[in-house]
Amino acid sequence: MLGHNVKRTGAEVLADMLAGYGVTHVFMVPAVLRRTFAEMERRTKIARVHCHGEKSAAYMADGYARASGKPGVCMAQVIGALNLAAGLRDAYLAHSPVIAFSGGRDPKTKFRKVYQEVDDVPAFEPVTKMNATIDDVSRIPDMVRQAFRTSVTGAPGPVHLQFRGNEGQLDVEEAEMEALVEAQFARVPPFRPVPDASAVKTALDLLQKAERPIIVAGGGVRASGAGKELVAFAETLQIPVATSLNGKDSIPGIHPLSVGVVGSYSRESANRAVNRADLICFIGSETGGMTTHFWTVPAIGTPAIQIDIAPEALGRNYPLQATVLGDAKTVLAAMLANADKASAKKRDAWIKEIAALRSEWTAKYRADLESDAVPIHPARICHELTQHVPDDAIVVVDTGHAGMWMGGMYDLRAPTQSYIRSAGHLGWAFAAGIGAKAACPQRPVVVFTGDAGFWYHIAEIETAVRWNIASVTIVNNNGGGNQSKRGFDRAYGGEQTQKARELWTYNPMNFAKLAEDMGALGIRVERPEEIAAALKQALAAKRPAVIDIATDIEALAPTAVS
Ligand SMILES: Cc1ncc(C[n+]2csc(CCOP(=O)(O)OP(=O)(O)O)c2C)c(N)n1
Ligand SMILES: [Mg+2]
Repeated sequence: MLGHNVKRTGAEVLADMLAGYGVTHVFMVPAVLRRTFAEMERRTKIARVHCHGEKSAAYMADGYARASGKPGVCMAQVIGALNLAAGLRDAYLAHSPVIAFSGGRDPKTKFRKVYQEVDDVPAFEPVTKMNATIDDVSRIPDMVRQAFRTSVTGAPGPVHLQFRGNEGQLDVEEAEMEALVEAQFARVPPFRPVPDASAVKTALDLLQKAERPIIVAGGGVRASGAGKELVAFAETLQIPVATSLNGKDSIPGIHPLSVGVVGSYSRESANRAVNRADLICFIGSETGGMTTHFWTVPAIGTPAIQIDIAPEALGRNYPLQATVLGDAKTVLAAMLANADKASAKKRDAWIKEIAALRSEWTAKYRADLESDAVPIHPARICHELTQHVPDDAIVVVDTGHAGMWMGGMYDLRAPTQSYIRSAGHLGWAFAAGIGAKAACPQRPVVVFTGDAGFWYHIAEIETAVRWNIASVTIVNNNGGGNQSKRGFDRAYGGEQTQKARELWTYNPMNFAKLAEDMGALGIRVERPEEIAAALKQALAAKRPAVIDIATDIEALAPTAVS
């Protein structure tokens, strides 16, 4: 109770609150909240992971959050604040609960050309759900609670708090404060809003009447932890399931009702199935451009229903026949409880068609998936990972071709496997994988990135080694950013010049050697039959590992069909 407490420093209270919320790691570049770091050492077990850049610190916090469901915390002093903001953009796009602290201006000196200072706050506006300043030390407790509350509620997302002082020196000041935490807001989801019963009935009736319905499961299904209910519901009514990239781990790819990832970075069978459906059921999906291949899969006007925790998502891009507001797990459980199993029969023909689409896809890509080519075909890496990634692994995937190869060609085998992916930023995955492994040290973490993606934050190998955060990173190393190849061919009006390759290729590099020099395990793979053993060796090493795989620069991932 205020007025009855002894005075405490902001640093003591902030350290106690972060520990109280169950934060195990913070990711940052100093110097920010220095006194808080001293208090963390005295009072908590929080690991203070000091990185090589603020953007990668934000990506680590993001990977930590997506792997664990707990907010990931990252920090920067005033001069690093915009680097930190840049790193929040992927978390914002992916609805990941990241909390960013930065140092900021002091009213006593602002506008006097203080060293390193600009007004950073506006830069956080487009990438946060809440963007606020703490100007008086006594506001630390309520603002930190609001930060956690905002980051995990509704559709989760990033929050920024700027602490007064270029290094957030506000934390050395004292006030009468309590380090009160609200355990409910320590992870996603804090609430499971129950849907309206009549809305559930309307949606269920439509699904049961449909002859060719399909579910499109998005990131909201993974945030809700609703995979089990999704699969049970789909099995009961015999409804096939496509997922967004963000929702890929909602259903194992080997499940007979799974058609794969739909949209732009997708699998042909998913796009074909969605485009043949007579009713689309979006669950926890933004129905954005990536998932719908820019609203062509399905075409706007296809009969649709939508289930979401965020009311503003309902009907954004597709006119709807029914809407259900609620938590995905709760809604699916309610639909399952009321489902009429007998209605499944009318979908026999549809299910046969789905099986045919699945086999067609396998037949079309078998040669790539099982390719013995040297340099290695990237599809073969995906196929090896499908077979050999452990049942409890977290797979972390970069964007560009990495997203296309793995989104389309890799299958999760077990509901206990997780899949998280870059929402668009090249270079996200390696750093995010370090965060994921920090959050879940008992689970194997396998990162898939291209070489261009890996170059971005390669210095963080040293961070992973220093903290012994043993993620395994697979580099699809083709010596260039070859996703750009098609685009430059188009730009040159058909085929690019030889000189144009300077726009997207690099010097050859052996990343295994580099990794070894930085203290990690490095394994170079040049033949496809070596991939499985390399993965096994890396996972057993219990230290950070980089598997550098020499791949074919001419291999281009298949593009989306509509
Ligand atoms: C921050 C950012 N900048 C630029 C891009 C555009 N981009 C997408 S893929 C790509 C090249 C990817 O190269 P690499 O990681 O080596 O994978 P590859 O296509 O060679 O398999 C680029 C530059 C992006 N997605 N993100
Ligand atoms: Mg490349």
